Amino acid sequence: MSMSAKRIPLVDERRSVASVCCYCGTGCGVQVTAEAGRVVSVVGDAHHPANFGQLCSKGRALGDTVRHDNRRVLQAMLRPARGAALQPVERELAISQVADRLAGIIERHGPDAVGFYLSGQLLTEDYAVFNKLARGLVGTNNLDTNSRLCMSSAVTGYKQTLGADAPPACYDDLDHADCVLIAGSNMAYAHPVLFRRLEAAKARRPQMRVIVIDPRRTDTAHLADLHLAIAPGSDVALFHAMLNVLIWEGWVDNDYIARHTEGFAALKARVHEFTPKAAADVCGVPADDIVQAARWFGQAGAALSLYTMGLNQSSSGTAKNVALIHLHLATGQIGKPGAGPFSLTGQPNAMGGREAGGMATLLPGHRDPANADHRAEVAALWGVAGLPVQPGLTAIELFDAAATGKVKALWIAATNPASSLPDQAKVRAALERAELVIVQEAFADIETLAFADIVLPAATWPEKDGTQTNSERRISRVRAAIAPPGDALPDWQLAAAVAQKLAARLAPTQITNFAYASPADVFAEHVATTAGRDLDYSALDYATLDQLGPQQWPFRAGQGTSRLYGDGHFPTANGRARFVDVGYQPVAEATSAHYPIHLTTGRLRDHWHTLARTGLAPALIRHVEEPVLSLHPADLARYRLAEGELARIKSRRGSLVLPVVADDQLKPGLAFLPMHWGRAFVASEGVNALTLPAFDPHSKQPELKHTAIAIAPAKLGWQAIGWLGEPTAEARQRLLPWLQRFPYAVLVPVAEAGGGWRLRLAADTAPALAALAELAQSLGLSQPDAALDDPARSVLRRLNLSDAGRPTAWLLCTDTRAATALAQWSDGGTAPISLASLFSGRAAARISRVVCACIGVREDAICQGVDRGLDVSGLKAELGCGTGCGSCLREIAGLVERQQSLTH
Ligand SMILES: Nc1nc2c(c(=O)[nH]1)N[C@H]1C(S)=C(S)[C@@H](COP(=O)(O)OP(=O)(O)OC[C@H]3O[C@@H](n4cnc5c(=O)[nH]c(N)nc54)[C@H](O)[C@@H]3O)O[C@H]1N2
Ligand SMILES: Nc1nc2c(c(=O)[nH]1)N[C@H]1C(S)=C(S)[C@@H](COP(=O)(O)OP(=O)(O)OC[C@H]3O[C@@H](n4cnc5c(=O)[nH]c(N)nc54)[C@H](O)[C@@H]3O)O[C@H]1N2
Ligand code: SF4
Ligand SMILES: [Mo]
Repeated sequence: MSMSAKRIPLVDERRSVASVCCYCGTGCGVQVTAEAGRVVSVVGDAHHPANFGQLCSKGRALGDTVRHDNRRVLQAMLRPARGAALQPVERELAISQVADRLAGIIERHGPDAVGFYLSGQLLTEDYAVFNKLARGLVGTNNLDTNSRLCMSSAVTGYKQTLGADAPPACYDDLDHADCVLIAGSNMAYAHPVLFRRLEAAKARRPQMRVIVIDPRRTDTAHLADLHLAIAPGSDVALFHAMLNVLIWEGWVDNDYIARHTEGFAALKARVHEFTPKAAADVCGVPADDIVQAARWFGQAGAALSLYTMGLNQSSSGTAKNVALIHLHLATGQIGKPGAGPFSLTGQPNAMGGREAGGMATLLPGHRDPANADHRAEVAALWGVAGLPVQPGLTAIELFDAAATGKVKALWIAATNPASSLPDQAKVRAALERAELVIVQEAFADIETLAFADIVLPAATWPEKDGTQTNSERRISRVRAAIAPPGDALPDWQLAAAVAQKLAARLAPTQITNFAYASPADVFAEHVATTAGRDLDYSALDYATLDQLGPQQWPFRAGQGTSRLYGDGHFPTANGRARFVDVGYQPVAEATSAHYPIHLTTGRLRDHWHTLARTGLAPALIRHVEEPVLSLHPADLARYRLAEGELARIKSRRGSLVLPVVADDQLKPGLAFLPMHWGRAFVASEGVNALTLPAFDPHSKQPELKHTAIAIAPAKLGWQAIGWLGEPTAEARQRLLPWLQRFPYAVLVPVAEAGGGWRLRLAADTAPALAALAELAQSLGLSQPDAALDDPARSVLRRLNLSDAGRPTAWLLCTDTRAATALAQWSDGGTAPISLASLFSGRAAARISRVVCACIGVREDAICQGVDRGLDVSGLKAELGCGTGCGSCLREIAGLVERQQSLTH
């Protein structure tokens, strides 16, 4: 049975659907139960082959992220003029406006004045309709996605070596590998359910060797038998040296190389100079470790590698991928259980996007827009005269073209470029210069909305129906459990609605059919594009997926395929895989006397990207509430910074003020910033104010993993902190302007008392009293229920209380000692004896962080447990921490080690 979107408005029926988690590319199956139009539970699907019922902290908290209508885009909106506020309008009017204004721009400037910027979080059906709209109707290849920031180096790496964009391995291989090489991946945070599976496999077979290649000693690295903390960007030198050792010590499979590959001789000559000693100098790791890694890889019965952004997000991302794949080809470690180069996908459906041609450089069915035959094949399938020849602009190029005025219209869906693209100053210029910015969004607190001329309200998980492909090529049905709120519609429907109007304007004679009755219809049209291609799943439809469950492509003769290339035949012209003679290139931006620190950016355990969804779940906010810059303790000392003090972080493009913390898992000279908090949360333009747009020449993927920065103490003597227990988008809007008025400012969602916003400000001197009064007003504290102000010292201490006597808002300016006590009280703690004692009391200890998100166990409880003599299993038994998803166990073990070393 196919479930069309039309069947959804279910009011009081109880309904339980099998669907898939909307976060990472692991693609865990979930069972979503809804009643009376509300989700009542989300649990792991024991039958789904990606996770067999397990979920990580983010998956387990999915239920808490649903609906939140006061934080959603519920209606279409138009901005009457730049600078004016967005106005709600009828959805049909907004759709007509999009079509009319696009038609106008196409008529005046041609189809390439339009660009689409989409997302690996769209469903395959969404991509399919957008792609047909962009290339088949508008007539431009300017359709790219945030996968350009994410997976495009994996795509080019696979295509250059194996001939097609297909991860050859599967999750089952984690159980069979003898050596697992994890490169540039912090799976413990980013693919936790797969990481749990790897941990279990290693516990069962302790002889399994795990090698982790990451400049930082991450939670993932703690599982490793060997951690190579290489200098950022030096992976190619390392992989070449490993190949050098494999050749020198005779671990290569000459028979496999001769029968199934080409190009080895040239590469062999190239890697000759990459001795372990030479690579050790480049990578900053001992030569012996490189030899050891190569030996373990070479000696393994089955060798598997897992890799993500540490390889892809690099100006040599393709070369890094290729150099890693070489190790597998040279040893025949591919196409058999436990073996293969396995790129883990970041977003839930980045794979589906690659299949549906959701990048400027791809056409549906793994085709190439530069290939005339491929264009003709797709045109025939779509029933259009032809596809555009002009190459499309990729993400960075597209925004550059908008900044110079070449691209006039940008249609952005399910991605937040005003936070996530590098070099935000340029992104801002592009979004301001573009004549028409269409933002198709589900959530309200999103940076990019500030630049929208037209907003289309999007449905989101679990309101959407369609399909999604995970890292192991497995296609699952995503099933809607509830109806979308307000006027929101699934993305494919919004795209199809505009397309129908636009077709009437632009191409009344072309047969471009966008009248799909349901996502099943879109899927049927999409699968036809895979027929006869390497990924062929043309035999799949929703009925088959409902009946057989999730399936891995290629799907032929009624069966999915778990591993590729077992026969040694590759989808290249001559059937041979290719060694590519690639050199080593250092990072694009070298450090210098002025910018001496290497900055890398990445993910935290419980946050997802720019926080739209995870920012709604109390359990997820509490692990790390605010952005901080991590530095090695020696660097803190060198810059005369104490933990928690504010530092000014500067790159050649922008700057940012944040507190610093000591992290001995970093090397001196290396800093880490989480990617999650953009300009909606911090002063200036957020973390990507710093990053640079330099990209890999083949994949066009930007180097988000390395920026040269400078650090100095910010010396801001005045501070304020406020809290508003009103978890709405409007409340946030009232506080937002403060971010741009202070050198240091953060505005973050917090979990206290059911949710709200915390605002923290700092400046060198106290602002004028009028400004403080204005600040109090934006928190609703002009006439507070309680106050202890001292205007002569710029001190404001104000509090509002509910009828039940609980804080609903508070503000502390200049004297912030009461902040912790207030936060504890707001969060359900006991009331103070008197307000005077509260406001003038000694600074209470900092509120301890929640380490275990599933059970809600804080750091102080764990440390007290250790003081009572508990070890990790004792803590699990007594406090319950670590008994949910298990993602926090490494952190708990670290606390046990630290606490024990303090007491011994
Ligand atoms: N919790 C959580 N999980 C997520 C996401 C999320 O936002 N939050 N996002 C999903 C998405 S879209 C993606 S793309 C994935 C990303 O998953 P990962 O790639 O695993 O995550 P990152 O933290 O971006 O980066 C991984 C590691 O690369 C290392 N690194 C930096 N430079 C180099 C280098 O030059 N060489 C090597 N070898 N390593 C380097 C960093 O230190 C970091 O630990 O996560 C997915 N899963
Ligand atoms: N410095 C730095 N920057 C990075 C990275 C890094 O490691 N470091 N990583 C990069 C990578 S790998 C990635 S993948 C990107 C991610 O960056 P983004 O794609 O910008 O991040 P998200 O916050 O996931 O954005 C998704 C948006 O879609 C909205 N949304 C959710 N569901 C739906 C839906 O169903 N339909 C529609 N229309 N909208 C929806 C959400 O509200 C949100 O605004 O960031 C990149 N940027
Ligand atoms: S590992 Fe976690 S975030 Fe990723 S799909 Fe599974 S439950 Fe979702
Ligand atoms: Mo990603």
